[in-house]
Amino acid sequence: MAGNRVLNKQLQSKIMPAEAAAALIPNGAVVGMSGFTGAGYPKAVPIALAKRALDERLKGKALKLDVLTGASTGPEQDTMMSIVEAQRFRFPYQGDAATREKINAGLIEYQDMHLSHAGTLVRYGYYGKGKNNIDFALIEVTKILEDGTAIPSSSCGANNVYFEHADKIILEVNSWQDERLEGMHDIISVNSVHGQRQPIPILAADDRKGSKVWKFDLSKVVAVVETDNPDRNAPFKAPEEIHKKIAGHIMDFFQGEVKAGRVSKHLTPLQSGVGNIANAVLVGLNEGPFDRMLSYTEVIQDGMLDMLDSGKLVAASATAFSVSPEGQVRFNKKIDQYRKQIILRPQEISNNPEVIRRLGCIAMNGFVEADIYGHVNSTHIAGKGIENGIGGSGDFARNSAYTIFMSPATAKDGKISAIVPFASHIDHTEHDVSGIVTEYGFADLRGRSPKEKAKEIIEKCAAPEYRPILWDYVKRAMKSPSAGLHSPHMFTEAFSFHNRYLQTGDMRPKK
Ligand code: 0RQ
Repeated sequence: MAGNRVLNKQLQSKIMPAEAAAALIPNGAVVGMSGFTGAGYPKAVPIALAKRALDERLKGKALKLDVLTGASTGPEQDTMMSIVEAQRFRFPYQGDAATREKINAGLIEYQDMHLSHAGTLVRYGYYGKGKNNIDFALIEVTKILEDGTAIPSSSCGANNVYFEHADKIILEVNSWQDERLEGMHDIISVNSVHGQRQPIPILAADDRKGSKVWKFDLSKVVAVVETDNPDRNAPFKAPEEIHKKIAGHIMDFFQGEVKAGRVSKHLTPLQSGVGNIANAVLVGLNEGPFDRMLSYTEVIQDGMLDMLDSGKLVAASATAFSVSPEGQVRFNKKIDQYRKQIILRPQEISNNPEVIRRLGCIAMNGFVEADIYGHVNSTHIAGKGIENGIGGSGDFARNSAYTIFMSPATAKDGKISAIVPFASHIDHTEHDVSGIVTEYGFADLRGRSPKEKAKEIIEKCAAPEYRPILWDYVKRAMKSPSAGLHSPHMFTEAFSFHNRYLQTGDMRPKK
């Protein structure tokens, strides 16, 4: 029934179709949208904007917007708006094929940013010149309550910042989201004025210290759009052998840490990326000897629901869900139980360096390539531009107690080595990386100099067919008169693997 999730009288008068709401957004506007890993993003107004952009193009005009979000969104937003080139600028993360193509073709300006920093940068006015900084907030919520507050939906992202710093607000009220999400969120908004910040009062991963609802200025709301559309729930793929091997090395590493007395069998709060390797690690943790674990992470995936169900995981804090369609059904079925165990926070809290450092998290994220000295590239494919973005990997990598990067040792049927002499782009420096893991082994970089790290990485992580050419590089670099002997490099050959790939389609030299 129309309006049954919009209980506030003042906002009932603002209900309108998506096309009418989209028409309120002028060309050139800066729009802060909800959405994080395909959860809780607006689904109707972006499509209406894409249609409008297409109409404008047919008339020889353009509709170009600057789009800020929490992180990745879904096809209704990123894919549709990118195909019609309605996004001039995109910030702070994307993971969408159409958007990636346009970015790498130079048709979208993209600022890839640490997710914990996004809010502060918006507050400081780098993205818009409106009265309050940005022009519009376009936010999906689950329900608008009588008092004019709103139950958040399946992600928190940077919504608090966009609510605070937009001149006008458009709300999408999505009745696909389960109303029983009420009570799962913990909204704290930080004061980001440098020098005036107070300590964030989260002392344990499962602490709740904030509000359960979004609070915003009702007079700024110009439209309310009712929707009933699912999140982008990606199907779950069972881990393959290679992912299980990587997970196995990580389990062995943790067991060693417990044995050495550096951590208890509860481990420290887990941060886990998304994808096949992360899933395999969660399966390993669920079946392994560790128990009563906590998670302080960005996203809740199916594997975390398994761990909550089995009791291995006591509670999980994140900013969004990233579950499969089956995971969603299961989540809704047991939502009353999960509400006691899951806390969703704004991304500037879920990814906050202060909290991550305090808790001593275990960060586990994927990488594209790592070099022999332990510098990690998470974002750029050599010669092809950006893949997704740094996301929260930097927030967690720099501040966690354990920072582990994981990837298969090769890509594209062995033609690309994930271990290279010099990373073609560096997101995480050797100073932040405790371990690198591939299916061949776990390189423990703690307490080692660059040359010692190179030995560990080449011998434990590189694919066997790449080890001789990596050693050859290091040995010749050590003798090269131009190379210092701390982390020896030959600049004329540092990118030889990448050059060879670009020239021959294979990083391995022809025999
Ligand atoms: O290409 O899609 O054409 O097959 O890159 O690689 O192996 O499928 O791995 O999906 O886990 O992604 C680093 C990109 C890994 C991801 C990255 C090609 C490969 C494939 C994807 P195809 P895989 P994944 C938590 C923190 C940054 C953000 C982050 C990522 C495609 O983990 O975006 O960590 N991380 N956020 O073939 C050329 C190489 C390659 C390569 C892989 N060296 N050269 N191509 N590929 N390595 C995130 C959240 O919690 C939200």
